[in-house]
Amino acid sequence: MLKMMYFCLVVVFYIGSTSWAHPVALDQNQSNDGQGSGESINQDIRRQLTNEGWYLTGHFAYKLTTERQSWWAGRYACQSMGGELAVHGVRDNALRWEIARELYVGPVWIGLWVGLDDLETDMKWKWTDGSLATDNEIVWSPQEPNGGRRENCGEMWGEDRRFTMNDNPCCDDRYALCERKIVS
Ligand SMILES: [Ca+2]
Ligand SMILES: [Ca+2]
Repeated sequence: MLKMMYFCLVVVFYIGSTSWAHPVALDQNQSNDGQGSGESINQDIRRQLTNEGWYLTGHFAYKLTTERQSWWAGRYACQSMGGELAVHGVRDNALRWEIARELYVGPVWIGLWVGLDDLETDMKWKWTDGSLATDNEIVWSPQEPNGGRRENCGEMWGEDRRFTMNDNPCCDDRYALCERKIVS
């Protein structure tokens, strides 16, 4: 347990010392050498992401991390793939269900980490893009959030088949749901 806590703390320090943009706008990578149109470059990017296993929908792409790990380690893994923990795809009900249908891996009572936490102040939930999460943006499972200072990271789970939110201890091992923005 102590070893796990230490690991989590190390990751927190690392994440805190690094600045990240959210989400990554892929069209920043477009070259201006006059070769090809923006549209064809965009198609190339979409093809590349699909080949890398991202699920594309609208202007966003989603992918799970390859292993279950703490919320912080999951966040770092998403950032390493050019993304962030999912925020946009969690706020929107229809999109959340679509993503869950495509990517969710059971069992249903084990959730996927998303970009939501109340680490700073208990019950003051924030998205990892820095914005405050309002009550009508988060669809909590019945009786959730229930963890007080023990459960400070958000997961999307299938317990009620609606892929709603649960507050969970941040050091538990979960796959993380990563998100990338495709166009600005
Ligand atoms: Ca909490
Ligand atoms: Ca909970």
